Amino acid sequence: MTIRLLKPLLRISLLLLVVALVSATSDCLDTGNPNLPTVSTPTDTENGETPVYTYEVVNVYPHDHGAFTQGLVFENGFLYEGTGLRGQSTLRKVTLETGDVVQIHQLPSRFFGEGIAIYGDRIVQLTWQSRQGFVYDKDSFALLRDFSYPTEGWGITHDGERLIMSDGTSTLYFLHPDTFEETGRVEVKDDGQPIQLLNELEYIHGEVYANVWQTDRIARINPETGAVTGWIDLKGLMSANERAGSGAVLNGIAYDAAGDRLFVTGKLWPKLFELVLRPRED
Ligand SMILES: [Ca+2]
Repeated sequence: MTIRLLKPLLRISLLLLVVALVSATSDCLDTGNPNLPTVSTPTDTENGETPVYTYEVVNVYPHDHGAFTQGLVFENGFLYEGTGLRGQSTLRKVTLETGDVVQIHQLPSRFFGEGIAIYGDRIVQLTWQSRQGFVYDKDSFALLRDFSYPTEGWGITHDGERLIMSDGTSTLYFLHPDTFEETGRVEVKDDGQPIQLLNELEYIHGEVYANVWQTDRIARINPETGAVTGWIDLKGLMSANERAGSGAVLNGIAYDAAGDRLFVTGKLWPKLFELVLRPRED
């Protein structure tokens, strides 16, 4: 009698154990990689050793939701922004606190504007596929000259001596700031794996910060070696229902060196954020 009772109990216990194990495994699968980018790219470094940073929002400012942001810089109280799309590409000066555009230059409609950098008293602006860049007087936005390059143009920044440019691949190009000749290049890799789709750039304290296109991630890059030294995970910064479609991706990093403030926004985003970064604890 006792043995006959024990056998079913043992079977039930075993069944419950199996159910519990399967359930635990499912939980791991569901939550094991909560920070994967929305588009599959080589930026999945969850199992790597590269540090991951998360963020705290310090301030939120209005941003023109019609601005297809391709370049972003901060200087002396103003944002300078380059926007894209043919027929809508601009260079603009924007008041940080209000988002008001106080100065604007429209590109000819055949050009798709891309990244911008302020170098001294000039602003450099790339275009996407025209292989042509523009140099403007920083104050008047008067066009001073143009220049050409042999790749697509995506993002641009500088380290004080060299312009640093991305073209949507894993390569960063160094350009002479006066002649725009290439003086060197480096391939960006994380743990030996090339990181493609490097987009808008900002040089901050010896590192290049680069948006990876179509992700919520910014790579922190050692420009001398190309090594990714950290990932900034901005998942959740701009909710899906506040984004105007799939093209409205994170793109735009600016740094206020005097005030040590980091700003980010995205294409067609109605908001611009001031962030403080924190190492992610996990
Ligand atoms: Ca920038």
